[in-house]
Amino acid sequence: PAAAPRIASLIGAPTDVGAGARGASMGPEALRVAGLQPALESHGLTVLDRGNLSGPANPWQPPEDGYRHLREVVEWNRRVRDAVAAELALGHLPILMGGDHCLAVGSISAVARHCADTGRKLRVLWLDAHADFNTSALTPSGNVHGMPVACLFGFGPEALTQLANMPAGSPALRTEQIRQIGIRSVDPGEKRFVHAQGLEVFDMRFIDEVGMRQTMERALDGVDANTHLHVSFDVDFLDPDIAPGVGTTIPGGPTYREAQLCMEMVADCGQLASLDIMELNPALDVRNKTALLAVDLVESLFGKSTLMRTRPA
Ligand code: B3U
Ligand code: MN
Ligand code: MN
Repeated sequence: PAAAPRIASLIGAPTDVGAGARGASMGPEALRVAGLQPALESHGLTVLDRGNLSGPANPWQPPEDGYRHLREVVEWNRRVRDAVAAELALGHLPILMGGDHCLAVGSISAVARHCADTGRKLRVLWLDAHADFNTSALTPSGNVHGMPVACLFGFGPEALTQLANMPAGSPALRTEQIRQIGIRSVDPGEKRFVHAQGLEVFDMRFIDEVGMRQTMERALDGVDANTHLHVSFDVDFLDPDIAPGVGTTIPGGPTYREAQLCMEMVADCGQLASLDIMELNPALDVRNKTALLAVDLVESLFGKSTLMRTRPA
């Protein structure tokens, strides 16, 4: 089996241009202060902190033609895409520290191209309270952090879908390559579009009914030694009781224990090859506890376990 890369590169993308609240721009530094690098090193990874990308300031303007800050969103995504692509080309495991979730357009489009170039299968796990599948016609807010999955499917403003598309012009992502987990807030038009596109969504009701273990078995079904697994972790996936430091808290999310199991089962499959940690908002956090929790969960994602594993039947 193709071993997952053991050199991880931290890429900070300090912006909140796609969000409806200011503050996710401070996410990268909060993750550093919470000890992300030593935590990864304690699980045997070599970690390169590449510092922060730079990009346009947040003009904090209302939406125009259905999009807020589109020019800035495109520019940040171009820089994220190129930075992630450079790490993948070196055989490293890129860890994007957001920043708001609009930046997953850049990171995942880089991953999709890399997979096409190297002949690997792509599986994206989208951990989020939201489906992030809005378009300008469907969005209630104009905030592009509610649209990245749609953009990766080719539905969005031309400047952003062009940036995301594969070199031949096809969309970066197809339905069979993504699984959404933890979803519990979807806008009415967005809901119809999710169904029309046939997205596989393990929403909170699904998790409640079958449990996180079977949810993750289903979400990882078909992942094999030739699969590049990308986790896009929107911190608002977590229940706000344990993770208040995000811009859009939605009650009824995974508990600490459910989230741990989710991460552990990703680690067990051995195929994690790139990661986004998004939407952490230190301005809304309490003594950096959401950042510390995110670091704790990322440790599980990279193999932290209490004891040697004996798997239950
Ligand atoms: N669906 C809403 C809210 C939202 C989506 N993603 C976040 N919030 N973080 C929207 O504005 O598109
Ligand atoms: Mn999101
Ligand atoms: Mn979200």
